[in-house]
Amino acid sequence: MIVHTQKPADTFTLAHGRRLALDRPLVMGILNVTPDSFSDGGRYLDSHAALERATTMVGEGADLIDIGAESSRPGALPVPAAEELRRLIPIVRAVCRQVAVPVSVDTTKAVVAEQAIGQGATIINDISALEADPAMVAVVARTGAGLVLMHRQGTSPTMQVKPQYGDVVGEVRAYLQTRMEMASRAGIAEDHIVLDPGIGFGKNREHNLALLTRLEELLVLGRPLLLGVSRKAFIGEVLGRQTDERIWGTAAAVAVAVLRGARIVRVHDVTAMRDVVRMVHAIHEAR
Ligand code: HH2
Repeated sequence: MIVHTQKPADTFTLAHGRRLALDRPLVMGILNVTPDSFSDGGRYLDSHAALERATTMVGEGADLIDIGAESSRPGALPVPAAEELRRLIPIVRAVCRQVAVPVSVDTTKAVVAEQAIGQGATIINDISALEADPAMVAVVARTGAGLVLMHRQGTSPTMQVKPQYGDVVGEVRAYLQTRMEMASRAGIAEDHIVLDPGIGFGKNREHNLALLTRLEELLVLGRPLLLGVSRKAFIGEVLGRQTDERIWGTAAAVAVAVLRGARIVRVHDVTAMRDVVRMVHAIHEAR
């Protein structure tokens, strides 16, 4: 098995003067405050349930919490900014007061990012890589937030219809490079950036598997990689499993991702994936 040999940059600089050491792979726990997310939609809509879920995930070993209020599953409808703010901001405020780990916000809207950072969030996870809202780049630059730049082909309503690539890994790498350069030109220093190939975002099963198995080819970009494989459709396709039956498939994908160099894995099942990550890291370090 090929394992990563290149040492990815190991600091992630965040808003509010915080820094995250990435000298070991970290677990990002997912908190979806949406009615329609593909695997946990509707469960954490009320702020009490959301806060309890965030606290539980930190207790289980989550190193970061990622809060999102707009589902990006294929076919999901866009959420207006006012509704996203209404769902998200009280929960971001409560979670940031309650937990010590950094809070990331999964949004493509500048107004949402700005208010979330104002309430204590330190990372913006932008699945459009700053493309959806031209005002986003300035918010990130001004606040000094950490930034996740993710690749996707198409947007939610259509992205899984017929994704096409010549060389998926090469194209994702070139895209992430371009977006990182754009962010740099706008004043976002590289140590604020983490890159994500966007598993399942305009990619079929073969594309997702190729990205996972060739993940180390993205390390040449010189920034830490984040990967979101948790319970995703390609796992269901390989195994013939429903969403709530994909924990073992997720574990396998997380293990490969970490072995190939991912530094943050975004997951629903924190206890289980924390063990997977720690075990794989221990094996890798023994080389
Ligand atoms: N995947 C999802 C959402 N946000 N962000 C990053 N950086 N990388 C990902 O792979 C990623 C992401 C989709 O998963 P989920 O949040 O569980 O579902 P939904 O979009 O339906 O809320």
